[in-house]
Amino acid sequence: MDELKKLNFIKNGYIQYNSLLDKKNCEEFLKKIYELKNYDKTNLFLSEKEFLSNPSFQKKNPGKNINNILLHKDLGLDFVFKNEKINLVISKILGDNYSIDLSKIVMGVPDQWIPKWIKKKLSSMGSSNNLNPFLKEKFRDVTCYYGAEYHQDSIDYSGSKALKSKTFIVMYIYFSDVSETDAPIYILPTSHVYGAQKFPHEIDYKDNKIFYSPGNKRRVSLDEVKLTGDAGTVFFWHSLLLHKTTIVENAKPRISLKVVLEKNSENKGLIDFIDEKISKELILDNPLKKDWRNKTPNSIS
Ligand SMILES: O=C(O)CCC(=O)C(=O)O
Ligand SMILES: [Fe+2]
Repeated sequence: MDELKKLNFIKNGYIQYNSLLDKKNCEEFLKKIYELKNYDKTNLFLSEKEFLSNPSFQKKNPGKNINNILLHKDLGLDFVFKNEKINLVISKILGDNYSIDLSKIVMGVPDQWIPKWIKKKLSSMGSSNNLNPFLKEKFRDVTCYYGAEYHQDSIDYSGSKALKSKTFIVMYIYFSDVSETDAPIYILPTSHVYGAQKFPHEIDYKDNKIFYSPGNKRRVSLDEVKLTGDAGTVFFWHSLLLHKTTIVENAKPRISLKVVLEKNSENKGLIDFIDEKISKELILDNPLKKDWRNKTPNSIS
């Protein structure tokens, strides 16, 4: 990583490596996933009746050692986890000693696959865009989204779930080409410097500009960047960087890998330079606003 890239990473809270991975490896990986799961419009969801017979929103997402498609031994992800370039970047960011808290597959589900009753249910619930409670059990080993509102990934780590390191880095990899209509991730560069803030975030759009009011105190104008990219593009972002997605307009799901990486050693890494610039809290005991505590079970994870 050259000096300029380092400085931009520290300033913006994210870094992008275009086509870092081989496209063929990505295609092969996706093929294996489809062989295992055969995702399609007709087989993914519970019927409304099935859902209503036992509506439940807890523990529907992949965990580290449970209910996680990556626990299948032969998926061949060495091209990611043993990739020298990737490991070098991670050790620059986190120092030599780091660990993976969670790695999981994330799937943006095409708009046209989602039954009307689920869309209705989601909009009545406020801001949850996590589809897992509505999936047949065998498909809950990946996290399925119908868009995701602006959030900080630290939302999944609070109270007893907080990591020792307080902040962490997410590595996010596109396995297929992600164009405007595949629900690219949107980010607000530099938004992490305002620290951990409660969800949902005060964000509004005016005259083609985007404004963020952290803690409802000040109002700052930020840029919004759409992260389109080819298969094999790798992103790293800080746990406090605000990001969201929209819905997949194309006919195919957008399948990505999300890895939560935690720093373990005292050695200084780039994450320390980022953290030093954050004057507010790095983690909250409860990341949800009062009115939302009941409304958003499992909002993101
Ligand atoms: O892939 C997406 O659409 C959203 C992913 C995300 O923000 C997350 O998993 O935290
Ligand atoms: Fe996220």
